Amino acid sequence: MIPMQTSIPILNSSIDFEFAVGLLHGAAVVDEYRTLADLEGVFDDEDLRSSMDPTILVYSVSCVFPVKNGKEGGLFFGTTSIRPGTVGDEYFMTKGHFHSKIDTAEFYWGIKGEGVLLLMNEDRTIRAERMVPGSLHYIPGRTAHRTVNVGEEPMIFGACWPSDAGHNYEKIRQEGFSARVRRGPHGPEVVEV
Ligand code: M6P
Ligand code: ZN
Repeated sequence: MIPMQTSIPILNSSIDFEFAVGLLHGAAVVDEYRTLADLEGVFDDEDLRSSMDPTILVYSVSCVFPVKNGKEGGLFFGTTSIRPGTVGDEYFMTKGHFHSKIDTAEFYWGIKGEGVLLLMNEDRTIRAERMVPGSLHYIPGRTAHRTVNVGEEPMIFGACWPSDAGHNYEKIRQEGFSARVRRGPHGPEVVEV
């Protein structure tokens, strides 16, 4: 099959996006990697996380920033791949964040694998949406978002967010999410805490 590919000319260099697999290629693509060492305090069992191999890759993010970070009116675009795995019975997941400019929204969409998107309001009310290839998720402003891989293969999703949104990790670092996603006897469970 011929892969569907789109070329986005930006920053005087071109970016190729392979829709089907979520891969971004090009000189302007910025890749970031989060290993277990980068995720202190994220999982419920911090003692277990800190005893595990710190080099284990939990997720990677490939991004395109066509305008300067913080500029109003632009859009950023990225794909995230969360590896399969758990810390105890808690599935690998992203750190999760509110936006610094708290009213800004974001779109996520599922590309590969099986995931759960946790969405938490400022009053800590939580809801979960199932992420599968082709699922589309609107994250309203004032809503923290975290993605969890509940499958046995990498879970890949796309994201598009305003260039002035910013990431507020601090509130989540201090207060966490009000639910965790765990491997239960009959499959993934969203457990309120
Ligand atoms: C998505 C977007 C990015 C985010 C990434 C990983 O691709 O929301 O802005 O950085 O997921 O999530 P986090 O930053 O919470 O680790
Ligand atoms: Zn976001």
